Amino acid sequence: MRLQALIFDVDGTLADTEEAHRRAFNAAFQAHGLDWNWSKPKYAELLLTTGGKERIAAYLATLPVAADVRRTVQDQIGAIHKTKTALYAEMVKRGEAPLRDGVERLLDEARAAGIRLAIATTTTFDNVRALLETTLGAGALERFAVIGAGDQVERKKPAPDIYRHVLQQLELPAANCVAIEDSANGLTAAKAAGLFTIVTPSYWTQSEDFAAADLLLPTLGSTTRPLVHRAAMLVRNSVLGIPEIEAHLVTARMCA
Ligand code: XBP
Ligand code: MG
Repeated sequence: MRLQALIFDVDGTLADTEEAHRRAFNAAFQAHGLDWNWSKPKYAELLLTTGGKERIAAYLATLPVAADVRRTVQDQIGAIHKTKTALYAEMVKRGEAPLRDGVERLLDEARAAGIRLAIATTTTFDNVRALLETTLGAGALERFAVIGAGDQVERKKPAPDIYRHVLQQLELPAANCVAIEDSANGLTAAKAAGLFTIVTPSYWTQSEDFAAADLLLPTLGSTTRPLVHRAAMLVRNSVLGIPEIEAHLVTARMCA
């Protein structure tokens, strides 16, 4: 039962990106003449709708506006989201979304062990490119065998579509792959695709229900910020590396 690929979510998992997303949404609303401003608590609620265009539509649906205004804004969602994507990329390129603890280490370990890397995210592909090239350097995209993003599938997380798409592109069975997520929506999607799923909750998702996670850790752990206490005992190391993931995967498959 060898581990053959790690499939990473992006927002909240590879990096803490959601604050940049939130500010990009607000700046885009302003640029399009809307007096909307998503506060942090409001954004935490809105995050339950995955996908930026879908999130804007879900918010609009809650507003008590006249039918003609609703239609006009609805028609502008694509343009607003395009502006938001450009603004977000600028923020990421300024270094406003650093990688989370242990991410680069685990990516390097996987490469050294011959384990393929993939991405399964609801965010727009351009955002993935901006994040990976800024944090990992030019050529970062080539480190990933498959990048599944945004509108490549019809239904976004919590539907399993993006994970199934990535598995299909990898030509690997779910049993030989592991997903790494930060949200309940992502966890539901990965589990429904049959994947062993590790969850490292983010600021935005920390109060969500992760009972279905195969492994729940505060972070992946790094040499400068190692896992402590219960997390370190669970992993039997101060960081989550490839041997630790393989050990958990084997145990889970034996118990299944
Ligand atoms: C992330 C999302 C995305 C981003 C915004 O979820 O839901 O919609 O918040 O990106 P996940 P876009 O981490 O589960 O992939 O505006 O490009 O959609
Ligand atoms: Mg996420």
